[in-house]
Amino acid sequence: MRLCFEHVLTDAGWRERVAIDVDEAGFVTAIAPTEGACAPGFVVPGLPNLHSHAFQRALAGRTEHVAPGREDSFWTWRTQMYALALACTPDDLEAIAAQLYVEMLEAGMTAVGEFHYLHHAPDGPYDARDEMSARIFAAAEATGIALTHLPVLYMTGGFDAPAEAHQRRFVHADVDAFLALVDDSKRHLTPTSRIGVAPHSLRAVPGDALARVIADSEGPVHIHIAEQTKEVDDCIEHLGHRPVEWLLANAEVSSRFCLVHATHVTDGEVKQMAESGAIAGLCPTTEANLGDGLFPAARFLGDGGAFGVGSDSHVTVSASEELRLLEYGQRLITQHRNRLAGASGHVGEALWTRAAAGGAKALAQPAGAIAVGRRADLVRLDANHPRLVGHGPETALDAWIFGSTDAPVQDVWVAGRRRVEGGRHAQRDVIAARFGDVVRRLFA
Ligand code: NGQ
Ligand code: ZN
Repeated sequence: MRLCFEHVLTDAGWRERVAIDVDEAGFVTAIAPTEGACAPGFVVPGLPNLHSHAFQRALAGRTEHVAPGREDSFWTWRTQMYALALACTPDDLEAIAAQLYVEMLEAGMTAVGEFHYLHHAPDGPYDARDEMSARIFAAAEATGIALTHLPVLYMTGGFDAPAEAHQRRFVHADVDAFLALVDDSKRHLTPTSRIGVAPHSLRAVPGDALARVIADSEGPVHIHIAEQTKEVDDCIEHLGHRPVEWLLANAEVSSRFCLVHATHVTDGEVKQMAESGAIAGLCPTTEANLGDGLFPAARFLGDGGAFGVGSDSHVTVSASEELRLLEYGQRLITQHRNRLAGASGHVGEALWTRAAAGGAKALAQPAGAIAVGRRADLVRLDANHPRLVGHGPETALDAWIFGSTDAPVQDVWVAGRRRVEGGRHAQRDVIAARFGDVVRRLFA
């Protein structure tokens, strides 16, 4: 198959009027100049969404209210979120995930890292232990998004504290049962999906179990870390070190790892984390929504660190919002402008290309850039969208990321297959109707 475009952001920068050849497996085999007809607009690599808890999409807009006598925090939000986690059936999860993945694709996000911990029924394991994982794979398959499935190991309710009753759908009492789930989930693999592991956090996984999971698994390792100051304080109390400091000292942290949030880190931790090759999994809108804090992204990038972005709790699903807030957070704390572009260049384009590359790496997806040998995960932006009109390729991503919340996304391909056309996913209406039925019932 050959796709011809007027403007393409390749790994070697913008190129004009090029033909992209894509093989049967969906990989780019050649990028060459063409005299033929070219589709207009700006083509950029698909953005991976590296951190997702799909079911939480149904909670968006349902935790933004105060109650007398309650001081709201991450922890009170979590109690509200757990109520939904307890109510979600396999059918519900599949419907919510399908809706979410359609929204991601229409937003220009071509891969998702599903940090999946809703494993069991409220009264015990399902007959098939990978029942819920199967639903995630089914939603990805139905929508066409590339999936990196990250089954979560969750064992304790806090450092040295047993899991609580409302966490019972997440919990594995031993690592063997968890590894069996990871193994069983492999039967759902497709050409665009991958499997890794996700020890939930240092507060939910004891050190010996963490070491075993890392040693006895393959693929990416994702872990929540240092998101909240309480978690940092508890970690110091129980393990004698800050979370990132402890992890770097006790695990062979490498580019296999994605450290999700890593919000509360010292300069020393930032430097060591960058040197380790681990990807920072930043979730700016969720971190803002939950009152987590700000990751020192400018410093981390200055130290050579790699990052990707995720929409995590999905309070919103928007590439421009994540990347804009990431940059604005740094501006607000440093009182300077244009913090995350490096030494020169356009901030929007730098954010996009770095998040695409870092996200793909964190998800072990062979995408993340438009280049020969990579998978053809492509997003075509509408040059006639009011926010892009009059812009050339150099400022197109600046115009979108800083100028617009609605996505000027025209077409989206995953592995060379067009999943969004004219801004719409082919199954948008059917999937939205099913999602509507589910949320009306869940919140009746
Ligand atoms: C999660 N969310 O896994 O969904 C967590 C809350 C927990 C964030 N860390 C659940 N943002 O910590 O147990
Ligand atoms: Zn998370």
